[in-house]
Amino acid sequence: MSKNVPFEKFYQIPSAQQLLDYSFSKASSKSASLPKTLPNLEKVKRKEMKRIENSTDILSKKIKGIIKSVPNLDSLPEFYRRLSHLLVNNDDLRKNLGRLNGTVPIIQRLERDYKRKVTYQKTAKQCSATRVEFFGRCSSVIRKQAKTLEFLEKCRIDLMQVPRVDLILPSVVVAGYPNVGKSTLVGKISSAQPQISEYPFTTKQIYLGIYYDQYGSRYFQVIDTPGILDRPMSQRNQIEKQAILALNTIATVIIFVFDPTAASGYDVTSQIKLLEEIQQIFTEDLEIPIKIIINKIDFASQDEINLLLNKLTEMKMINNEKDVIRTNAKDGENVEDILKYLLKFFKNRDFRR
Ligand SMILES: Nc1nc2c(ncn2[C@@H]2O[C@H](COP(=O)(O)OP(=O)(O)O)[C@@H](O)[C@H]2O)c(=O)[nH]1
Ligand SMILES: [Mg+2]
Repeated sequence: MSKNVPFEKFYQIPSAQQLLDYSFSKASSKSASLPKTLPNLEKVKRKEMKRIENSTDILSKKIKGIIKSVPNLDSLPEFYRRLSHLLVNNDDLRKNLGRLNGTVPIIQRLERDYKRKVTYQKTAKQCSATRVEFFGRCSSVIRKQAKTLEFLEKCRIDLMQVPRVDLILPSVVVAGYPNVGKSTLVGKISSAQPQISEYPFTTKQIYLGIYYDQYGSRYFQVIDTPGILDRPMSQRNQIEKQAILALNTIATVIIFVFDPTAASGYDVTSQIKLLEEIQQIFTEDLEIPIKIIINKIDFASQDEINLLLNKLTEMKMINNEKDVIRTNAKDGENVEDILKYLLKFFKNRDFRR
């Protein structure tokens, strides 16, 4: 599962002060075990050298841990790669990681220098002063990384926006104008409690429902995208468009829902225009099939349904009326037909991407 959730191990990044407090307090709590016969000054020297060594180890380990926790955006699966590149400047990320990494050899050099310095000291007081001086030098190296650490923490928070999807399961992406019945339909073909996450740049959320087969195994996921695939692309800015395009890396099949009545507030012509756009985005290069649903058949007149069917046929969006599934999502009428279509589709095709 962790393979599917690339930001799971990207933990909170400490501030410079937190990093120092953690390392120095931990280093002091670990003391050296010394032979009793050793002269006092020698004991103090060993103790202080051990503290220098411990704090260097802890600090370097912590820094390396931070660097390792940051996912390599370039090697993420495509969906995550596209979205994360929109959210985080990858060059800046790399530069900041490099800068932080550069502190490790500096601290290690200080360790060598100050351990040697301890050996020259003549009194216990001088030994502990040397160690304190070492802590001071390390602190100033780490404090210079304050901005870097803040930057990394900001990246982490930004990347949290990327919705978690299951990359192994096939994905049904639902599209269509607002109020046509998408959410109602999604509720009927997947788990009642969808997982909700933010979708970058849209101030919108995506809803992810899971369909379980009769054995209780996850079979496919349904992605409802209110506010995302429900208005013309001409109304979107460039970044929004790219965020939307990332959906085509996970969509196995699209369900496009029509309301043949004017009840949703959008006429059939506008709805067909949106369908055309979505065809351009998803089917032209990628050949992701779009299944057309005519919803609200309980409410629509036969004339309204026929008008829509004729237009779709005229525009060659369907070959014949049988290509369309007609539903009443509210009462669950014919929703089985959508499920049948999907299950057959996934069975006949290697959907894994
Ligand atoms: N009469 C009727 N109403 C429906 C049907 N499907 C959905 N609705 C209603 O249409 C409204 C909008 O539905 P919703 O699922 O929120 O649409 P969405 O904006 O596309 O997600 C709600 O009041 C639903 O109860 C249907 O098949 N028949
Ligand atoms: Mg909805």
